[in-house]
Amino acid sequence: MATTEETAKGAGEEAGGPVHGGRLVARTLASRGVSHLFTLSGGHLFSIYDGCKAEGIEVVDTRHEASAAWAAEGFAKATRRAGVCALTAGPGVTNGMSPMAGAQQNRSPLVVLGGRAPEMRWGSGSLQEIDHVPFVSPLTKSAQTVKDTAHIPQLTAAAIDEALEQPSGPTFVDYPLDVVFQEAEAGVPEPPRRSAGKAADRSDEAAALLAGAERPVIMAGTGLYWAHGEEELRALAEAHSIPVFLNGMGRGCLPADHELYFSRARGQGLKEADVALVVGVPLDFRLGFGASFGEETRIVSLDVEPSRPTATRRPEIELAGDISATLASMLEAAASADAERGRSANPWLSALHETESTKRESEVSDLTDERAPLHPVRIYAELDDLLDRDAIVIGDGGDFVSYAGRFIQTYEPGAWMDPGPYGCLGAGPGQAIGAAKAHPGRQICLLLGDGAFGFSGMEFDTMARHGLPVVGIVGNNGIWALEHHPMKFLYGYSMAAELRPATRYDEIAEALGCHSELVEKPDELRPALERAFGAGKPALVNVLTDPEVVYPRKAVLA
Ligand SMILES: Cc1ncc(C[n+]2csc(CCOP(=O)(O)OP(=O)(O)O)c2C)c(N)n1
Ligand SMILES: [Mg+2]
Repeated sequence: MATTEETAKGAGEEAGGPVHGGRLVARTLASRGVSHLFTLSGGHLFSIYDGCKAEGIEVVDTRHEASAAWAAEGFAKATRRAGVCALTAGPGVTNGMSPMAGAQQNRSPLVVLGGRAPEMRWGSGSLQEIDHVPFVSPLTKSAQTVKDTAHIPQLTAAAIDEALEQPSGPTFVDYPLDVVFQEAEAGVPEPPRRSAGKAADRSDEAAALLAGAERPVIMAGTGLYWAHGEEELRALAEAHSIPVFLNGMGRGCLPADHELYFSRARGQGLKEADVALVVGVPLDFRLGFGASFGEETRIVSLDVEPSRPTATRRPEIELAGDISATLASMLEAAASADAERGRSANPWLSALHETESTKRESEVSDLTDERAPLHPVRIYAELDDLLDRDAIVIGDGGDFVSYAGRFIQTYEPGAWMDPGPYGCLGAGPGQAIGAAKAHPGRQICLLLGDGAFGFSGMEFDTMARHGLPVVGIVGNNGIWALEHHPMKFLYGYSMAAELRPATRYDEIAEALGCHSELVEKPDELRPALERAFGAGKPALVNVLTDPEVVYPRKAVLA
């Protein structure tokens, strides 16, 4: 395959004659190594499709623009490259707004290309004429309209390059119909040469604090993943025997079977730590706005940008700089300090290991529960045996996915996806499509609540048409459990959180061309899952689960 640079040069050479704007869009995508464009058809986008055809970029069409955007985000999350979608003018773009907001909070390098009513008649009331820029601007790092065909490469390249620049995030560019259908002669700018990142100031001070700690912890999240910081994090943790907790896209940055990886002991670990290094994750609701740590815990935060000025708890040391470089420099600083923490007799690690195993033992009864309809956790017990080490697992739902977050083991970076802190239901099928396109050889397992299924269930048609062997599993409890149970707890009753019991979502998937299974009893589960993973096409396993099971939720959401 040509390197990005060679492709850029090639594109520049070809720029000899005039070509239409869509071809210029596609050439620019190719110059940045973009291989897929996720979309839903609209006339405003035809020239971009034609350009993609000529430039060898695969066009993947979904059944809803939100799914096209989530597919692009899923591709980005699975590859740490830019994920690109094209959304048609007006409603196409407005349908993509929830994914853009999600990508912003996930720091996903999502590039949204918009169709747009023609510039020459702007204001006269063309079909779907609306100015997207004012309402996508708050959701993106940059939002621009291309007003001249010859400027297409420059503005398209800027959208991709900026999306990938740390802190990464979504960008938007739209192309008026006349601008993108007309011809122009224009070369594609060279991709930027990224210089090695700089370590944050005060990293030596932070390293010394960590090296001198008795009960250190590392809490790392999404920012670590985008910064490719997993090697440096692991080296630092191993050098000081520091227990590691992961959330968001940080999951998998230390394999779930690493001796320093903990999950069940998180509450204790964060509360009792004397020093906590918090990497690439804000002190938001997932960390109790900082209250997940002890009052005495000295917090060192590390991210590519300073934390929100409104944060309720401010870290003692705030490191803002390149995450990998800062972790590497902390390791170096610590190596020269006294980093001899006795591995053999480490009471802090022993205490956490004990908590971890006690809590895991208490879960065995759920994992082996024989009830029908099934205990949702029972599904994860069976699934654990069937998933490959590099399987990509995607969660979309309420309680069913909270359980998945606990029980699915993640061994590789980028192998766990959920909507992230924006929490938009319906993201899963799109993300699964993007992940399946990014990694055709790997297992893609999509965990869906029955409520969540309703948002984007039609994407099983997309999976069937594009031959993507995603295995979907519906935890079908007939309710919106994450809302039903808390409302009942607060008011003594629940309303607007009930669904039809035992709906045959499997039959819907079958009608769309997928393999399907219905599971009503625990002993039917294993063979059904085996058939689904062996089907060689998309599959949906509809598992009837017990609505009485209440997820033990502690997090403060607001
Ligand atoms: C777009 C959107 N609408 C509403 C919500 C609020 N919400 C969060 S979880 C949830 C229930 C999900 O139900 P289901 O997918 O069936 O999973 P379960 O909790 O039953 O396991 C709802 C409605 C949301 N997060 N996103
Ligand atoms: Mg449900």
